Amino acid sequence: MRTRIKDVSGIDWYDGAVMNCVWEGPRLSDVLRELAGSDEVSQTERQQQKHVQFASYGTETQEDKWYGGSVPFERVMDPDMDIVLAVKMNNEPLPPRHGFPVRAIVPGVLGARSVKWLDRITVSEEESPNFYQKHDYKILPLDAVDKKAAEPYWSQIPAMLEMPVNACVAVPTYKSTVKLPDSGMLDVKGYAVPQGHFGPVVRVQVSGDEGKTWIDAKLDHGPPELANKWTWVFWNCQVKMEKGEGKKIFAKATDKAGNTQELERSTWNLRGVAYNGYEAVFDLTVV
Ligand SMILES: Nc1nc2c(c(=O)[nH]1)N[C@H]1C(S)=C(S)[C@@H](COP(=O)(O)O)O[C@H]1N2
Ligand SMILES: [Mo]
Repeated sequence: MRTRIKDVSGIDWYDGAVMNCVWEGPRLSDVLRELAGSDEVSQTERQQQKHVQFASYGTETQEDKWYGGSVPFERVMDPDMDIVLAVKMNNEPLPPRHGFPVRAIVPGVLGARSVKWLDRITVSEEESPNFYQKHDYKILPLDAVDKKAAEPYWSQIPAMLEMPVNACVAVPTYKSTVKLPDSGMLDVKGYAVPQGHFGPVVRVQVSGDEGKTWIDAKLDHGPPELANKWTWVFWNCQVKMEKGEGKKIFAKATDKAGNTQELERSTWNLRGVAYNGYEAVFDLTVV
């Protein structure tokens, strides 16, 4: 968002802020049911529980004394949402930097809710009071142009949950120079992710002429025993390109529910979050 539209108050994530691992641990809904035990939770009580808060108190964070986040209770209790308390990552014990001994994994949802080094889980009527739930990770409106203008919006705008459908080009990279083979066809490859739980991605279209023509990329869903609605897909294709400077590659993913990328560039927001424009590579020199 910063490089393509306008400066933002945020970190330059580029295309690498994604995780795709094998996570293992008990389903959080099973743990909560177990804890409720014979102490039957009444229907009314259940309806009052709107959020499940995760907290980690081990260390201060940049903006708060601790780290936390929450997800809607309904989502946690829905077995199709696969929210787990992970104790293993890629079949190994959770590494310290990824949350040992136990972390939340909330698939399809921005990473901020997958709280690491978990100390406490609270079922509550309220969202997590942590800074990163209340004062960050929100898609602020256009007129929230700076921190001051954003202030009144933090309490009004809902916290982000699911990430939007997106396709990233890994090869070639933006601002690079590539040699066009005699065939006139350039190898392009990348990954794509669905919107939240609407996966998997079922189609990736690529354009080397700024959207005049699109071709379908070949999708690679990975090993069948691991592929599911949460996993990314790798894709590759050969795109017809002309030689020249300032070339662009567009890549557009569509998921199983039909969610697709709508804009060449996303709509600006102060924190630069939820960017999913399909102008994937720009300032490409083709020689
Ligand atoms: N305790 C704790 N958990 C946390 C964070 C944190 O700062 N502290 N960062 C969150 C954010 S913003 C992300 S993107 C993911 C990153 O998880 P990873 O380090 O396993 O990639 O952890 C989340 N869980
Ligand atoms: Mo993050």
